[in-house]
Amino acid sequence: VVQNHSSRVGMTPEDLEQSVLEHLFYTCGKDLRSATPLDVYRAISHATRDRLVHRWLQSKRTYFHHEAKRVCYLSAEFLIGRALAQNLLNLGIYHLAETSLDHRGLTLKDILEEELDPGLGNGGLGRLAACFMESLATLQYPAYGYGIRYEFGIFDQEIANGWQVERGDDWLRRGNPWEVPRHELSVGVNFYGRVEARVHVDGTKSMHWVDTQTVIGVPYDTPILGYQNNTVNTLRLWSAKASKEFNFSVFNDGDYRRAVEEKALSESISKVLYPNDESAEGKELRLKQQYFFVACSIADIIRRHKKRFDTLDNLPDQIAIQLNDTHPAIAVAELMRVLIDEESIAWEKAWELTKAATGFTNHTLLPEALEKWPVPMFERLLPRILQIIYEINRRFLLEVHVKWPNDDERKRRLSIIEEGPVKHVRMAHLAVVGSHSVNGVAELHSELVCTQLMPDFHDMWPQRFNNKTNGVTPRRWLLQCNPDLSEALTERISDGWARDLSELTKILEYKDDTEFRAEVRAIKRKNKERLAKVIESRHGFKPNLDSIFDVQVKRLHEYKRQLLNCLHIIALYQDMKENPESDRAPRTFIFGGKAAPGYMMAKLHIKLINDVADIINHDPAIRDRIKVVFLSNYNVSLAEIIIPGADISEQISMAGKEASGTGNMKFAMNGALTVGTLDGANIEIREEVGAENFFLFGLKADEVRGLKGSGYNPNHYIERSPRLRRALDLIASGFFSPDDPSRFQPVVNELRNLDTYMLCADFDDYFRAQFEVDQCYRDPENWTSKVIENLGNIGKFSSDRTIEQYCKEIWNLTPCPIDLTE
Ligand code: 26Q
Repeated sequence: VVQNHSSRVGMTPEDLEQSVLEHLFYTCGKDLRSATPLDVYRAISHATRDRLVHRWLQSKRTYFHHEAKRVCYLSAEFLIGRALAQNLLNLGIYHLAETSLDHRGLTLKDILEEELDPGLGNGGLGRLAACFMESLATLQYPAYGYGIRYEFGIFDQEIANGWQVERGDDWLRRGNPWEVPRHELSVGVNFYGRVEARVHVDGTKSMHWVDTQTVIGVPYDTPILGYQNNTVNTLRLWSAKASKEFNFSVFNDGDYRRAVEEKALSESISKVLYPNDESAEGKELRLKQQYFFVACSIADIIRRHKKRFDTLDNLPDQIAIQLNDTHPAIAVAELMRVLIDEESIAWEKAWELTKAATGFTNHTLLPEALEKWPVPMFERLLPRILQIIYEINRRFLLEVHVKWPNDDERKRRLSIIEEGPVKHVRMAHLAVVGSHSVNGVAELHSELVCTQLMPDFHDMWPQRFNNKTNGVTPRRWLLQCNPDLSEALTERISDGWARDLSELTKILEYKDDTEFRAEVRAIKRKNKERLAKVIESRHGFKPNLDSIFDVQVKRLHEYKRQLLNCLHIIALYQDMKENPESDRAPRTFIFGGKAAPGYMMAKLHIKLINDVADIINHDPAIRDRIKVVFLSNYNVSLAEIIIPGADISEQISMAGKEASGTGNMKFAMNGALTVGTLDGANIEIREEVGAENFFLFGLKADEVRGLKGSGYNPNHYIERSPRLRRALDLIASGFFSPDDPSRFQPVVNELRNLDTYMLCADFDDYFRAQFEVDQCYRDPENWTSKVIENLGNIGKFSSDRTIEQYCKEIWNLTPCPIDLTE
């Protein structure tokens, strides 16, 4: 029975109110008088979810009947953010919900705050996966997201005495109205054991992975709704459960304590997200997580395919598997294992299917982020998978040999297995060998993947390499987070921009319209006010709304150079102290971001920012010309407040290190101007918005490489820059840490002796660019015209454009619209 006509899912104000009241009663067990804001949030969420269900079922039915090709996006992270506001907007009932709550004296904005922010990702890579899922649904492409239902997401960050402190993120403690467990689709995953070869009477041989320990994967589905259409795709996240059989046997042995212990151990697989981005530690539990969710996902893909077809020969015509970095790269070997061991397909055929189905996206050039697993660990945990990887490698190296006979050095460089005292499995090599497409995430990055990261692979298969510049969804990063700007745009150019962001060029017509300009400024001021209130409630002072809100929010990492920003603040402070009459625009410097818990230098940078804030914010000579704030626990929902309130977006990574960046796009979309290096997608943003509307500084990627090659010496730059020298001396003197004068010695030593990320080389040029920002800000009309040029030319950075390119150039997908009347 199709439910789309029942009042339970009706779109009139009466229907919606009725549904909410019913859920308050039947789902929460409350009446209006006793309902807490959390109850109201839960009731509205369930009422909203009801309106997705028939669309969801119809989407699945339609994909099945039309035999539509789908993409399976495998990602260890999906940083989806809160769901309620986004679902209301995409359903087109946000304002309805707002007014009906209004009538009962409730504010939707407050109710939305009841939702805990699912932090199932570290940063850019996880957030990209979430934007992709939303764009796929909006563009009506059949898509499944596959990942891990971590019980604890990225840690909650508190700042105690200036230091980062981590707390567990128990994000499911209030329940989660958006997920649906599907116990009937549970999958068993094997670990440990050994491989037995069996020779059959016909002389054939088969391999059997036996004496394994089985963990059960239980899928939890979250609906992903497209923008004002009927497409609802599925985000399927796997949760680990101990298997019964395995438990029974131990229970029968009478060792109850051990049985409970081993159960807990099995279920620890999906317990917690690893918080170290951009640094791969060879921890066994991490490899278990990866194999766990990949094996569940591959089993699910094969099960669904076999339900519709009686052959696997057409697998690559029906599914595209995309690997979000190397975290799911083991899928290449697992798919081979299933095809060969379970489906009795010959190696050559299985390999052809695997390669044709699989694509791989690289997100990093940092050597320390490349995943490698010690062979002994791999062999113990996944003996059959290791065998298959060795066979993939043997055949691959044969191919290399045919192309370049007698080039052992090349074979050593290309091999999936790294030789050494302990052999390692190189996951990026496995991913490249097992895919038909390898892409980077911005033009420069993709170029560097070919020339610096994997030149030998590029030599071998140049056609396999391509670029897909990242994007972000304008529904969350403009429509939802910046309602006033959205309305102002829609008033001028109608509402098509939310589906087709390239329509923003139409706003350029209003570039010189004084009324529109004034409105853009008023909106920014209102968004700054909203951000200022958050700062006031947490830090006890309200920033000056006339000051430049200068923002750097992102994970803390040395290559991202929060320290360069901090050095600029110190230098500005010293300039002002020396010359109190100096006439510079007031600024509020806002930082946010988490450091990996074991990354001592990054944590010390947080402490430095907070100590600098402490001194400068309380220096009466500075008054409110400089304020520094480190906002704790930066996450998706805080980003939705911070980004619309920014005047300046700091995108200052050392050139060649930031694969793309996506925050850079969100800021420009919300009327901030960028101070940035020629790195990642900054280059393309600058190309689109115009060089005159972008504050550029710093070395280029090839100059960085040249300088590294010829022996970089930071002292060369420190000697020539009195400002930089003075700033370093001030930190070294203990001025910012009177209670522990040597606290920041490690910071100063790194800069003076190594300066791995070349802050010293870029400092003076950065200072100059920041001075230009200052000058420009004093001329509001000039500033506003730059803001509008940014807005009008940012269309390329919609994830809709990115997804269209993936669909056409890698996945070969066509849209499959959902008709509810069918
Ligand atoms: C790997 C092994 C073990 C534990 C953790 C990890 C791990 C986890 C997360 C390694 C890396 C990450 C995340 C990387 C990431 O977010 N990269 C960013 O991806 C964005 C989307 O493409 C880019 O815009 C950023 O430039 C890039 O830094």
